[in-house]
Amino acid sequence: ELLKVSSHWRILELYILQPRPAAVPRTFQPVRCYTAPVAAEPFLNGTSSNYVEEMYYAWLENPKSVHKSWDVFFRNANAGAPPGMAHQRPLSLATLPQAQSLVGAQPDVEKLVEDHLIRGHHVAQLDPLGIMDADLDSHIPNDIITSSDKLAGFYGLDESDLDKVFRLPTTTFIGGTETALPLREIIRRLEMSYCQHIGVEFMFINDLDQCQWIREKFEKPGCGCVLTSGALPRRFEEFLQRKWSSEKRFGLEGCESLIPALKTIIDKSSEKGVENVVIGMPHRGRLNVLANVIRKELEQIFCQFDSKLEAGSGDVKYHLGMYHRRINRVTDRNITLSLMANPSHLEAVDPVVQGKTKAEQFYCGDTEGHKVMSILMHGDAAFAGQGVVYETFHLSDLPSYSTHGTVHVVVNNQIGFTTDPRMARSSPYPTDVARVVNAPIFHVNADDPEAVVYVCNVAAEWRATFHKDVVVDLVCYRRLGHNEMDEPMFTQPLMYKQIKKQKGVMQKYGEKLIAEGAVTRQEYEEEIAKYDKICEEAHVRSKDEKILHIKHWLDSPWPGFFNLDGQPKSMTCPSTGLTEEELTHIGQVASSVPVEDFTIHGGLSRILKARGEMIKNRMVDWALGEYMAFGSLLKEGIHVRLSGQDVERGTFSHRHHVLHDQNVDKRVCIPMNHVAPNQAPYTVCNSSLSEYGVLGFELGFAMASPNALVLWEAQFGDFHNTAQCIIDQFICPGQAKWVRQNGIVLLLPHGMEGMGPEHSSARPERFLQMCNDDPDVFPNITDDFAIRQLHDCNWIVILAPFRKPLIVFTPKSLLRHPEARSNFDEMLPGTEFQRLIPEKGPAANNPSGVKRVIFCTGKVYYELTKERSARGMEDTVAITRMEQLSPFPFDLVKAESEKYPDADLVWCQEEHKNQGYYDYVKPRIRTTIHRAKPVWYAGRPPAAAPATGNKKAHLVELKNFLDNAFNLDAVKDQV
Ligand SMILES: Cc1ncc(C[n+]2csc(CCOP(=O)(O)OP(=O)(O)O)c2C)c(N)n1
Ligand SMILES: *[C@@H]1O[C@H](CO)[C@@H](O)[C@H](O)[C@H]1NC(C)=O
Ligand SMILES: [Mg+2]
Repeated sequence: ELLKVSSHWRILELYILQPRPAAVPRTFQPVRCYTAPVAAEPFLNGTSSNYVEEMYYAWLENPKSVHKSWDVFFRNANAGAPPGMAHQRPLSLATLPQAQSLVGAQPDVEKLVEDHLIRGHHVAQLDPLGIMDADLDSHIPNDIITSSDKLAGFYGLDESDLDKVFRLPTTTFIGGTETALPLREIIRRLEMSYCQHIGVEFMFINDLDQCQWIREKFEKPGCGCVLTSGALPRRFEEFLQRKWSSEKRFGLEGCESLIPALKTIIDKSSEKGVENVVIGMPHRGRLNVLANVIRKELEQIFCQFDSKLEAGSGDVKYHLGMYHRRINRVTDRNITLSLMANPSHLEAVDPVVQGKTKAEQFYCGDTEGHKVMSILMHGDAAFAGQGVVYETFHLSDLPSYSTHGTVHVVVNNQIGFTTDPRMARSSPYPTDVARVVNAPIFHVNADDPEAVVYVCNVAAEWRATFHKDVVVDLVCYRRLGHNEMDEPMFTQPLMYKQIKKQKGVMQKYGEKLIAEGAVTRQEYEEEIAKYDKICEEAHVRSKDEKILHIKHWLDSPWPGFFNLDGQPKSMTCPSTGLTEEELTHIGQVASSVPVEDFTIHGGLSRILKARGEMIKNRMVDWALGEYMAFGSLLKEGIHVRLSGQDVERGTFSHRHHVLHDQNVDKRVCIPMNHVAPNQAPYTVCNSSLSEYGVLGFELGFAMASPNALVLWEAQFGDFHNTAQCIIDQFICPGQAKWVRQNGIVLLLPHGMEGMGPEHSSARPERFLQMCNDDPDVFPNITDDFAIRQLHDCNWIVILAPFRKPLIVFTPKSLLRHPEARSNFDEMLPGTEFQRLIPEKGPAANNPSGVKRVIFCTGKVYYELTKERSARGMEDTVAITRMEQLSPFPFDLVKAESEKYPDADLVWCQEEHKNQGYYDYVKPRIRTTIHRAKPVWYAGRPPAAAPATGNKKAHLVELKNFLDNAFNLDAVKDQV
């Protein structure tokens, strides 16, 4: 890696030393922080030579605005260094002048040191079983000294040099206070640092300070660490096995070191000021982590095994989340630990944890991650195989998504269910994905608890120092099958023969401590007996049914939001109307630039002007409607966060929530933050190009507090399907599985506009299919029916005393449709969201003359009304819009259908028959009218793809279904 960087440098250097203007304009504003690799990329692609130049000017203004290595480079270049000499190699190896006076060939020693840094981890003894190579490659790199042949072949040194004294490179720490050492000792110390039970991968990091920081941690003589508190994870698993021998628990046997590893990370972070840790982890060892790290009361865990007590939670015991606030024993400080509930889908919880962490940081003003952090655990197979891991890593350094460093811990048991890692990944280590974000990776043999604790301390310190991600790879094994019922010998015969011979880490370490005299055998046995007793006593307490309560299994309690019994405080929806003044004021904010000396694009000026006109006429289009909604919430102190691809401007260029100064790079203005003096902050952020990762993140963000509106917008509605797992596993069933509400809003642009199979359908049929209201039961219509119905369903809606996910199918062409607008009158105090908009024209005044009622939703309404007036059928056909599809507005549909006793009923949609809404609404309308009439269909025929890409075919289809909708006989023939 170093060599690669060096060659980039040379090319850059040749470029930069071209003659350049002597006088530099003083007006340049350094705005970016430049880093060497970022700078190299565009230049090498030949696309942006200005970049280096721009950086040079920035450096002249302020040397600190560029990366340190560039600072050195520019200083040397300015001082007239010849081409090729201006840069200093990232690791300063400029010790040649002094070295010449010493024995031996100094550069070879430098190379030897460097090679151990880069490739030492390939020969480190990482596998406790001693049969696999953690990097899947048993070849030992040529440059790592394992014999004197290599010394000669590679470095031009030989055995006779072993006792000669060599000066050490100034960048190494292996000498301690010594500046020179015998070669033999140099090799020994390098092996101690890089080739024992810890393999450090970090030389790809593009930051000198960070590399040197790591070197110091692993090279300083005597840097090892002694384990002081003996955790007893093995005994916990054995206890569970004894009591519930036929239950799946996905035990930790073979990786018991995970427990001291996590405790170390938490203790060290608490010492550094962290007060709140949000944790995500898969099945393996989860119960053990709950018991021994989070310290959930053992009886709460044990009672989960008793099936008669399982009522109250809808998920298996190794999926539930929990929240615990306690005193950290080591630091004596308060700490809040929460383990997020998760589905079986491995790694899906990663972005959710990050979003929740970000929200916790946001609400306590922790802008740099000093108080709140996340820890993510992974299995080796899942970490390498699941794409969401990569998506989550790419959020780690983005301003609106960064949690300022996550500690990742991989339980690398060298197997995934029955699959050998050599068949499960193409990278040497399961952790290579972390290299893309320059995270250091510490591989460690998990049978050496002292080494494990040491690297975990370093990892926590790394996070506290640099606020960047770090990975601890616990190389271990899985003592039993995938779960306790599973036979591993079918597929891993040799590995499991070895595992049967393997002593457990606790026994091994206990014997070591006894042999060293650190503890006596008696003390060791007493400690074990004490732990067993604690388990037994908790088991007795767990028999008491009174202790079981779902409140113990919430990962995000919302203090004060619900009544003590977990029910909403009221069952009324607050009015959402705004006063004339409020509407006008927010409308003015939306049509102005609230800061001075800010030059916006000419086209945008026209847009803002048109908005101003609309407001004068007391009209509101979709973009203004959004302004009214967000602006009024912000005014009431409710935080609003809108995230997704290109949401700042809006995919369809309708939103423009972030204005860009046309003359100053990165100078922006967000008018929504100028609505009122004490308003809540508005966050609007363009995301990375990810759906799974970003929707998961926003779901996590929405989890932290009920008093925020968190929205995720898909670029086009159909792109939500690459985040399907977040929708199917978290949003749809989240409350049912984990008794946890969530108010996330999905904005999914939807509509058939002849644009082709993609970009058309947000797949409403899928969301409707997952709604849990019964199509065949006409509900009891009480006074609070509308809100009761919302409360009981699994997803939807508005400002309410509880939280539900809301799916909004948002418009595309309607954004600019002149009729798709609302008057202020429809938004004044006392108004509210209309679940159903009945026919209001001539047909409504003469109901007995109406021959047909067409129910529809969305954009097709405008096509239907146009067609109706073209056919002169305003008196005979009523058109009713269903604004809320689910939960189904039974009461309003009933009123509307009873109003027109002689009319037939049609559902009209522009989607294909097997898609859209028909399958959902038809049985519900039929239930409403006691199956007295059919519900005819007018729309596109069934199809495999959502939409045609042929404009002509699109229009023919449209004409056909409009014919059906208005031809009072055609529909009946067709069905
Ligand atoms: C997304 C997803 N695909 C498949 C599975 C089924 N599955 C459950 S555990 C497992 C193996 C996991 O291996 P690893 O990540 O190494 O964890 P380990 O069980 O070894 O601790 C698989 C494939 C799953 N849970 N999630
Ligand atoms: C921990 O928090 C509790 C209540 O929140 C508080 O009473 C106590 O003083 C805190 N303890 C420490 C050591 O900060
Ligand atoms: Mg595994």
